[in-house]
Amino acid sequence: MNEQVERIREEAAHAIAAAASPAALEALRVSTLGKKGQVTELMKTLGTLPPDARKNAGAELNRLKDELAAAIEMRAAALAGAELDARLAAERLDVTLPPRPHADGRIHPISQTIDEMVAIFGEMGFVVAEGPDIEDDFHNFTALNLPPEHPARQSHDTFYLAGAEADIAPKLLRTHTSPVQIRTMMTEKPPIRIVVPGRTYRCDYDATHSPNFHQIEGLVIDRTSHMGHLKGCLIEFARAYFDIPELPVRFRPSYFPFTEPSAEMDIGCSRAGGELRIGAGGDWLEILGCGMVHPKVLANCGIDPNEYQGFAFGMGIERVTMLKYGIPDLRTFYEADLRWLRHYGFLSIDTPSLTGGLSR
Ligand code: 2NL
Repeated sequence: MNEQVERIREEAAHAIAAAASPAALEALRVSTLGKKGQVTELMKTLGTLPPDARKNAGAELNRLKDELAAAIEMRAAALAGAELDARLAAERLDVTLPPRPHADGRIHPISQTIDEMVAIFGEMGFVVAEGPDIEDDFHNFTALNLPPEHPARQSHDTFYLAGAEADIAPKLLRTHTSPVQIRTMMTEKPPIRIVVPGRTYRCDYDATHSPNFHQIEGLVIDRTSHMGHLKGCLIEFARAYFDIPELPVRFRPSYFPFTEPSAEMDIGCSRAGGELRIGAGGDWLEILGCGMVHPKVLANCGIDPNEYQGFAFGMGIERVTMLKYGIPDLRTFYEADLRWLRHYGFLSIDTPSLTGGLSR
C-alpha cells in the first residue's frame, strides 16, 4: 500500500505541475480524487487490511488526498493568473498616445437650421416628409388652388424643364415644398402632422434672392384642428428657435390661394441705431406665412373638408438662419468658400436637441 501511495504522490505531483490548462487539471482531479480515481479506489481496499495497518494506511491516504487537492488548487490559481497576464499584455492600452486628429468638417448653417427646426417640431409630434425636387404642374400649382393665370406659373418665375412647352404634364423645379404636403394628403389618412424641409427653386437672383433656396413647411390635418393650434404651435416654435422665452409675436391677416384665412407672423425686434436686435424694441420682422388649409385644397387631395380641417405654414430657411447667426449676405451660403464655412459652420457635436444644447 505504501508503495502505491508513494507512486501516486510522485506521478500526480508531476502531472499537476505540468498541466497546461484548466481542462487538463480537471481531468487529473477526476483521475486521482474522483469517484473512480486512483486514491478513491485505494480507499475502497482499506477494509481488507488488518486493523493496525488499516489505521496507518487510512491516515496516509487522507494526507495524500489533501496534498493532491491543495496542489491542484495552487496550479489552478497559477493557470488563471497566467491567463490574466496574457490578456492584460494582449489588450494593453497606451494612454500616453496623443489623441488622433479629429475630423475637420463643418455642418453648413442651412443644415444646422433644418436640424434645429426638425428637433423643435419633432418634440411637438411632427414627422419629416420629403419629396422630389422635379415636380409637375398638378402637385406644384393646381392642387394648391393656384388658378391657371397665376403669375407664379409664368416661366419667368418658375424653372420649366426642357421640352415642357410640348408636354401635356410639363415638368418643373418645385417653387415651394408644398407639393410634398399634397402628396402626403393624397396617400395618407388624417391625422397628419408633418414638416417638410427642402430645396426649392425660383427664377430670381439678387442680394436677397437666390435661384435655389430652402423652405420648411408644416401641415396639420385633424377633425378639430383650428387657428388656436396654429398660433400656439408657431409661437412656441419661434421662441424655441430664437431661444427667447418672451419673444413678442403678432399675426397679421394676409392672403394665399391655398389657405383661408391666411396670416403672416412677425417677431418683435429693434432697428435702433441701424442694428437689428431680435426680441427687443417696438419694430416687427416678418418670419413666416400660415393659415387654415383651403377647403378646395383638401378636396383636391381626396380629404373631405366637412370632416377634416387643418393648418399649414411656410418659412424661408436662409433668412431666419441669417437672423439667428448674424450672417450678412445671402449669396455666401452657396459659394462653397471653406473659410466662410469654417467661420459660420457647426461642429458635428453641436447636433441640436431639446435636451442638450438648444433651449428648453
Ligand atoms: C410663405 C408662406 C405658406 C403654406 C405655405 C400650404 C401647403 C398646403 C396647403 C396649404 Cl399643401 N398651405 N403651405 C401655407 C401658408 C403659407 O408659406 O411665406 N412661405 C415662405
